[in-house]
Amino acid sequence: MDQAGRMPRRSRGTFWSSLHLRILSLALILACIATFSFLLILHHAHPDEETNPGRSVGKGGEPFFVDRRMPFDEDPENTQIALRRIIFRQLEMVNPDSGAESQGVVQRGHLEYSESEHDNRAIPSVLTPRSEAIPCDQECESFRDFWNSWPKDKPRAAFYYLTRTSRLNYFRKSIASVEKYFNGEFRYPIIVFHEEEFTPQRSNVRQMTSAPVFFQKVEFRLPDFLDKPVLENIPCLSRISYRHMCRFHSKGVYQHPMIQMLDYHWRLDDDSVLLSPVNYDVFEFMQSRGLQYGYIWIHLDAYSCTEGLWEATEDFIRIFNVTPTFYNEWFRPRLFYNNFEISKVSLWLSPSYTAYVDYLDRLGGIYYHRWGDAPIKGLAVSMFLPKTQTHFFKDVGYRHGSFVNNASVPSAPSQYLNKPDHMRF
Ligand SMILES: Nc1nc2c(ncn2[C@@H]2O[C@H](COP(=O)(O)OP(=O)(O)OP(=O)(O)O)[C@@H](O)[C@H]2O)c(=O)[nH]1
Ligand SMILES: [Mg+2]
Repeated sequence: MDQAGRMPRRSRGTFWSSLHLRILSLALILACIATFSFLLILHHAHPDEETNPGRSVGKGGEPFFVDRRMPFDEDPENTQIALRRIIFRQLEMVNPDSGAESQGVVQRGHLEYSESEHDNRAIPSVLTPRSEAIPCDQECESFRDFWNSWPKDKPRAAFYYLTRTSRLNYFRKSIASVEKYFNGEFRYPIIVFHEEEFTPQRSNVRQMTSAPVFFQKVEFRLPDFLDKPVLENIPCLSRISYRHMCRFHSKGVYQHPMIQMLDYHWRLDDDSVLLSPVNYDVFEFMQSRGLQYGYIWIHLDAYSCTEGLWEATEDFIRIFNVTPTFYNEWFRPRLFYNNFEISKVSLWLSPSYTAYVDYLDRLGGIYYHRWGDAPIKGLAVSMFLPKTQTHFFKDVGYRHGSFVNNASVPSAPSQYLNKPDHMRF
């Protein structure tokens, strides 16, 4: 320092250069953090196989490895021919006299187009498969009778579950939460689909709720049309029984006469739990606003479980001349987390959805790749419904596994509420 207390020139230079250096380093560190966070967010919103080739966890908690194999054939032309064959087989099944297949060329003149009540996208009605008639048994008949005394202005709606005796403990908690937080007041009936004998458990379940409960036994088996062996070990780890369940929720349940009697259903899994009071009638809410699909979360499936599904949907759109609504935003492997699903039944009975799910079913992807009911139905919603007819039930407190929609305390920190990208689309 000189007498005036100034720093010597050299020291000042060193000071400034070290200050510059510090600022520069800090800026560099901040830039690195920002880039890293941005990439992380980007990756989370749309994970990419190439940047994420490792192990992850799929819907159902199973680990999976990413797999880039082509869904049907390496040669896209062969894939096209295979798809057309499947469609023609459908045509023959529905209309044996259609004579639709001729030298492997699509003859569009043979297809009749119709507009459904629910959307105006052109889907050939001739492709609607004949419903495999499920007889209405005694329980089903009493369900039919039940509606005779139902108020005319109240939507015909019901909860439905698929469960197993081994899951009775979960199921009881679910039923109890529904009773406590919603149905004690609104009294919508509950349909319980089950595979094994459930008679001894019936009274126990009925005691837990003031709403009428109807039981229906279902049988799962591999469809006859599958022409390749269904393997236990596939890249998307899942038991074959789990794949039966996916087929049931996407297709089989809508062939059931009890579901066909409804305007709306609220699907829950036996491990679904309501967490807080729902003080309004969600079905009337849907009806009065013209809503068709209510969901609790938008999530991502495992890549290996959607192998070929988006490609098959692209083909469906092209071959069937579908004009999708918001499908272009519905990137692989998005899904509605549909263990909670409040929806209009007529959507799932529409010719559009019936054609789509039957088409996918016949490709066999549910069994060969474990195409889940959630991605299948999500894709259907993104093709056939305007976004304005979907609704995010953010005010319903709900838990399924580790997922929590903590609506009772909206300001409380919740890992899911803090991910707005998963809540909006
Ligand atoms: N009857 C019957 N029900 C099943 C079968 N597999 C699953 N379910 C039921 O279908 C619903 C969904 O099955 P989960 O195993 O919970 O499937 P998930 O929600 O995708 O998987 P988690 O994340 O593990 O809960 C539950 O209510 C199950 O009890 C089955 O093989 N038979
Ligand atoms: Mg579950």
